[in-house]
Amino acid sequence: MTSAVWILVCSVSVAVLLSPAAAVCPYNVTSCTCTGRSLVCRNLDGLPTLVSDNKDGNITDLTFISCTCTGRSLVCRNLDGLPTLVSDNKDGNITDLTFISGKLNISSNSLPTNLQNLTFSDVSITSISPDAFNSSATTLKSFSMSKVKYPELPDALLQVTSLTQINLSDMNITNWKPQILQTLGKTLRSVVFQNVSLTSWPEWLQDFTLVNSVDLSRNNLEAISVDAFSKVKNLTSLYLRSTDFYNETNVNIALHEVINTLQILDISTNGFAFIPEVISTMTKLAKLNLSDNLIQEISGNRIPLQLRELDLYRNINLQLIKDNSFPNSSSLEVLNLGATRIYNISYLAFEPLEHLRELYLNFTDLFGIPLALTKLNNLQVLKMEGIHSLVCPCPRDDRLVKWYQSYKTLQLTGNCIHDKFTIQRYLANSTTQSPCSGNSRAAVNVSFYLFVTLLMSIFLL
Ligand SMILES: *[C@@H]1O[C@H](CO)[C@@H](O)[C@H](O)[C@H]1NC(C)=O
Ligand SMILES: *[C@@H]1O[C@H](CO)[C@@H](O)[C@H](O)[C@H]1NC(C)=O
Ligand SMILES: *[C@@H]1O[C@H](CO)[C@@H](O)[C@H](O)[C@H]1NC(C)=O
Ligand SMILES: *[C@@H]1O[C@H](CO)[C@@H](O)[C@H](O)[C@H]1NC(C)=O
Ligand SMILES: *[C@@H]1O[C@H](CO)[C@@H](O)[C@H](O)[C@H]1NC(C)=O
Ligand SMILES: *[C@@H]1O[C@H](CO)[C@@H](O)[C@H](O)[C@H]1NC(C)=O
Ligand SMILES: *[C@@H]1O[C@H](CO)[C@@H](O)[C@H](O)[C@H]1NC(C)=O
Ligand SMILES: *[C@@H]1O[C@H](CO)[C@@H](O)[C@H](O)[C@H]1NC(C)=O
Ligand SMILES: *[C@@H]1O[C@H](CO)[C@@H](O)[C@H](O)[C@H]1NC(C)=O
Ligand SMILES: *[C@@H]1O[C@H](CO)[C@@H](O)[C@H](O)[C@H]1NC(C)=O
Ligand SMILES: *[C@@H]1O[C@H](CO)[C@@H](O)[C@H](O)[C@H]1NC(C)=O
Ligand SMILES: CC(=O)N[C@H]1CO[C@H](CO)[C@@H](O)[C@@H]1O
Repeated sequence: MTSAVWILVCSVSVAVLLSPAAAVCPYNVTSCTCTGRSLVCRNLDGLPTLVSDNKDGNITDLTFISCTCTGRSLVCRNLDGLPTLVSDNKDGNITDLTFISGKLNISSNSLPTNLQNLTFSDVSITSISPDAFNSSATTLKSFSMSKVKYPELPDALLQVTSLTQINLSDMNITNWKPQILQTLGKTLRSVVFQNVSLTSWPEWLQDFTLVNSVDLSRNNLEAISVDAFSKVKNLTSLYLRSTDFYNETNVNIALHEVINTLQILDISTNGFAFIPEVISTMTKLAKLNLSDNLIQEISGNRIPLQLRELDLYRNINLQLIKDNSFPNSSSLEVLNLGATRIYNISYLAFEPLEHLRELYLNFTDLFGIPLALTKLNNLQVLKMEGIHSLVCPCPRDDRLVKWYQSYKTLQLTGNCIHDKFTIQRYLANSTTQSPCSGNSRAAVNVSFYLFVTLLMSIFLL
């Protein structure tokens, strides 16, 4: 089939499928063209009808260019230049503008006026005029760039007077201009600089005195400046995932300034061997993410009483949960111990966790259903999937059976060893369901369980 037919089909489709250009949209973006082996479609809201299966490969490149208005938001994909404005958006009908893919050169007066949120994702930008954001200078609240090839903070941000959120991620920023940072620091509340080629802690951040939330994840920082937050008034969230941190002393000193404000702390995917001591002094901390570290031990005196969520996922040096692992009258509601090497949980370890709703023990090295569970009375979710050493002996321990049966609704998932049957079935009420009743062949007997226990103890001691 020839290109001509594609053109015809495209044109028809455009005519039929074009969303009735919402009165509010200030752009005119329509058309679909074939040039050489490339088919470019604009503003389709469905695929054109297939009139050839393209067996001979005459069309090799297919690109959809589209701008969609929904409510106050305009999303443009694959543009190879800014479309012509048909309205300057004076009444602010479009507040959110997003560009996804494509190639842009942003000159002055090319964007609609009065924007609040501006986002560039996966776009290649040849230039941004220093006046480009003038027409939204007082309205722009949030600015994002992700996977954009642009080596610096745009000068155009110097004209913006009330930006509260900035989100730059997956960019190679080599030029951090002090003048722009100073301007931004006066108004920003939320800062995301993820994977932007920072190679040490950015000293300029201490002048962002109003920030509530800072995310510097995925940069090779290694350490925090000791006075990083000395001027910051109200830091509530700090994300430092995958930043090559390992020095607890450094963290203890630097985070001392925020112990009375911090609510969320994420220091996952780093090299900590112990929970940094400063954490125990944080009076508002509610969520702590320590997953993917090298934590060897949890001790109750490092866990603040009011902490609600603790994530220790994939700390492969963690083997034991002891009686003193959690503080008395702990507020923990969600605890993730998945993918650790935990093989034993002491009987009284969970006694302080009267508020625990969700417990993740999946992919651990437990070799029995821990009796410690019988101390938990408010669970809603218990995950024990993928535990390849989990034996379910017969007869069952009455305490476990009683405990499980006291629950009306508990989402319990996981299987006994060799995936013979589910833990739910093992602990079930009905005598016909439980593999431990009658002459079930599936059950693993007590002597085998004891044998495994013995082996594990010898092996681990
Ligand atoms: C913009 O929105 C205002 C109020 O929401 C409305 O009165 C006006 O007609 C809209 N303008 C256009 C061009 O649709
Ligand atoms: C939008 O573009 C199409 C095709 O290029 C044209 O026919 C139409 O008049 C334009 N509409 C406006 C409002 O400019
Ligand atoms: C702008 O983005 C923020 C978060 O990115 C969102 O909460 C807000 O609703 C957006 N503003 C508008 C007007 O849609
Ligand atoms: C961007 O567009 C402006 C105005 O249209 C032009 O003067 C400038 O040369 C362009 N820059 C690039 C890098 O293409
Ligand atoms: C943009 O704003 C700056 C500062 O107010 C001003 O100096 C400049 O002339 C403006 N540019 C345009 C094109 O309006
Ligand atoms: C920042 O941008 C990234 C990539 O677009 C997105 O996944 C993330 O949710 C954004 N974060 C905030 C706080 O807006
Ligand atoms: C970032 O850009 C600099 C200078 O252009 C270059 O030397 C460096 O390799 C780049 N880094 C990455 C991660 O692309
Ligand atoms: C600190 O910021 C939070 C928002 O993150 C806000 O709810 C709280 O009121 C602020 N506290 C003070 C003392 O300003
Ligand atoms: C850890 O940080 C402290 C305080 O910043 C510093 O004195 C010490 O030398 C650091 N230790 C290592 C091994 O880097
Ligand atoms: C275990 O459960 C947690 C919580 O749902 C989940 O994040 C994690 O991916 C699971 N672990 C594995 C190895 O599937
Ligand atoms: C098990 O049986 C007891 C009484 O026989 C009942 O109260 C309880 O709800 C049952 N539990 C389940 C999980 O069926
Ligand atoms: C239908 C049609 O135009 N087919 C052409 C596809 O491309 C090959 C090679 O370029 C031509 O030989 C066919 O005529």
